[in-house]
Amino acid sequence: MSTKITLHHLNQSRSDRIFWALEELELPYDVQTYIRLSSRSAPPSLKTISPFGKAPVVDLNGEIITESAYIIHRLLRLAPESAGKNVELTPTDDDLFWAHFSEGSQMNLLQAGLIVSGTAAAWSGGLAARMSEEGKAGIKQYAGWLTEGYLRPQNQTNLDQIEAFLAARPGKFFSGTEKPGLGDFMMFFGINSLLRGARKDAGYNIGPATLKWFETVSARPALKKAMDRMIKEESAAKAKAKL
Ligand SMILES: N[C@@H](CCC(=O)N[C@@H](CS)C(=O)NCC(=O)O)C(=O)O
Repeated sequence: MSTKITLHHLNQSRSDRIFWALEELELPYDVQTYIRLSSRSAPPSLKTISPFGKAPVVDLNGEIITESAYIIHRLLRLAPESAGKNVELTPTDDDLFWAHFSEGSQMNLLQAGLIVSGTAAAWSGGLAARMSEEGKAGIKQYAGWLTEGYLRPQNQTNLDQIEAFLAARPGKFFSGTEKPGLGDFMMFFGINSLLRGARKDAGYNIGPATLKWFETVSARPALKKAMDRMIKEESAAKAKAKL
């Protein structure tokens, strides 16, 4: 019996990795979409699916699984043999390294940057009602120091290491081979967010090998199909919710 797969997707989220993996792996799937609140948090309804209340969540025949890398690990095992023509179905050592790196080293720092700049802007813009002008100035100064003095240099070091890996392996993927794998699906979210998404104006130096990787994966029919499906699902959910 084939496994029924439902992806619980939140707009502008790491679910984009799962759409891409599902398409490359030739696995049919349903999508349940959740739209971020104006605070950018996920709606409480996502908590009824997974106690973390975060996306992505995948339902495999009623088994609820979370964590994008683990989800992709499970999906790789469900893929038909034919998908192995285009994808590394067994993660290489490089795949595993980049899968850990993406969440454990890259996303935590990128996420911290968004939280610091977003909350500092909200507080100094009046979210904390009785804050003095000195207090607001102090918040701005601290956020600026944290972002420029601490987070930016570390994020740039990460991007330079990504660039060095890809530049040393022309034509290859984060898998270290001629086919993308777990590492590529995982690295897609951060790099996409810096080039096209929520962090596109963050002003990092992204090197030519990284740009080439992004251009190569963006041209893959499975990624195009994945992004089209994601947009279609989000539009349908917004129309239904009259947003
Ligand atoms: N390590 C988790 C991270 C999950 C996560 O933080 N998801 C974000 C979206 S990218 C989320 O659901 N945020 C909504 C919220 O925190 O309310 C994974 O890789 O799946």
